[in-house]
Amino acid sequence: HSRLRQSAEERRAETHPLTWRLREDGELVGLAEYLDKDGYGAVREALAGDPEAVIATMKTANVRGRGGAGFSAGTKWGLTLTGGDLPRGYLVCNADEMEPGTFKDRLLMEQLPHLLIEGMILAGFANRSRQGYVFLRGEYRRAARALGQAIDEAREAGWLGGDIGGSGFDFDIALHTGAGRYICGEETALINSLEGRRANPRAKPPFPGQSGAWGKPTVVNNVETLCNVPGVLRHGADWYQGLSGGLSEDGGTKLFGVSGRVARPGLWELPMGTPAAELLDRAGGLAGGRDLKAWLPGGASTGFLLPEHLALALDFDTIGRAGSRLGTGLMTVVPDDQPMPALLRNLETFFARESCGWCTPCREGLPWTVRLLEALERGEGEPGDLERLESLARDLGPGRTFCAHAPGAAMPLESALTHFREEFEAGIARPAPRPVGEEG
Ligand code: L3W
Repeated sequence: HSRLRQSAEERRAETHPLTWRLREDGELVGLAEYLDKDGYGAVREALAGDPEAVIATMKTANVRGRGGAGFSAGTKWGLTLTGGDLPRGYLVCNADEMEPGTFKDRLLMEQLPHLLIEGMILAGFANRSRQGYVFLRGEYRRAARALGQAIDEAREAGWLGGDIGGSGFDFDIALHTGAGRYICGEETALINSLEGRRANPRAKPPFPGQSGAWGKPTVVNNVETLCNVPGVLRHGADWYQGLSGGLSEDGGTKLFGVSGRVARPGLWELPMGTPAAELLDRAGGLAGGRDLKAWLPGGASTGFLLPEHLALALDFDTIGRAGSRLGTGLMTVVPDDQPMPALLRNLETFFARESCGWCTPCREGLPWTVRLLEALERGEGEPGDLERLESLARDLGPGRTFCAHAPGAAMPLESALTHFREEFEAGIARPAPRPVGEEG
């Protein structure tokens, strides 16, 4: 029996590298259980070799960043490693998960904190860093407890601290909790916040890999990205590439999720490139017999897609070609009875509130957008408001601001105005008819 169970588990380990160790009761997987399930096996193996080999494997595997941008982690690491004294700098895990509709990193940290720690040790080793930071969303109290406990356990067992596993490599992790601002998830604002400064983004370049925390080269990776690393190093780049089973040019699995008015909102580990329709099926389709009107592929800072786009493969390039972005890969579903002006007002209110106020288009443009949307929602819009919104969306777009906050806010706005224009037009007040008999 136990051999059978073991081989089923081994198979799952190779098809679901992120989630196979999860417990059925949803409780934390502690160190003993993690070690029992091949935990820290990749660390043991990789630390016996050299950092360049780790980077080479990561480059070939082409693990694309799971925070939303899809930049290759191996490439990022390769850019950071070149030249300079050792240790090079810092490794920062971006765990400030505040993207609306996104709750994937939370699951990993609450239930599998050792997987993240193992990924961070490997990333630290590859980048010749001795110090890692987890920048954690302040509201994630359960994740903070789980991570804090796991870091202590790992340190006590010799997986963190000096001379890890007798390899001569020293690495430790500090847990830093944020204070609840979306902008802290932007990597350079995060670095400012970590340094104790106000969380305004910095202009790029220099990229954090060149000059980041305290002026040192700093690798910033998302939680899910780092959780992919142990599997890649354990099973190799070819295995990783094969995980998507021909569904995508990218390899690997992805934590996909669905929220909004669906029967079973949730999170699933599926091959990269899984068709959106299949993901929606997993969530049991729309609740209450409603039809699908639109969907956001991965958070509020992506563009709306339509029911006809459900056949698309969920990967960075395919969704990009359709005019949106995969983002975090957690789909938000919009039912047919949801008025779009109200939905957009809700999203843009969030972006306006979370703007750091540093760049003028973002600071001034977002509240203006909200006021226009509020008027349209009440049916009190004025002729020209749609054109004003379109021009605002352009001014909020790429290249006008230091960071991706305003361009992120422009994406749902622009796409909603394109696909659902008549709903916004209906919010423009008709001039009152003149009273009968009034002159000229
Ligand atoms: C060195 C170069 N490094 C780029 C690095 C850069 C960064 C990464 C991506 O995020 C996404 C958006 C939303 N030399 C480099 C280089 N890099 N060129 O690659 O950079 P970039 O600029 O494409 O994107 P970004 O600003 O890091 C924008 C998503 O973030 N977003 C919010 C997400 C929220 C969550 C969450 O709550 N969990 O993820 C908002 O816009 O999807 O795609 O590391 O340094 N030449």
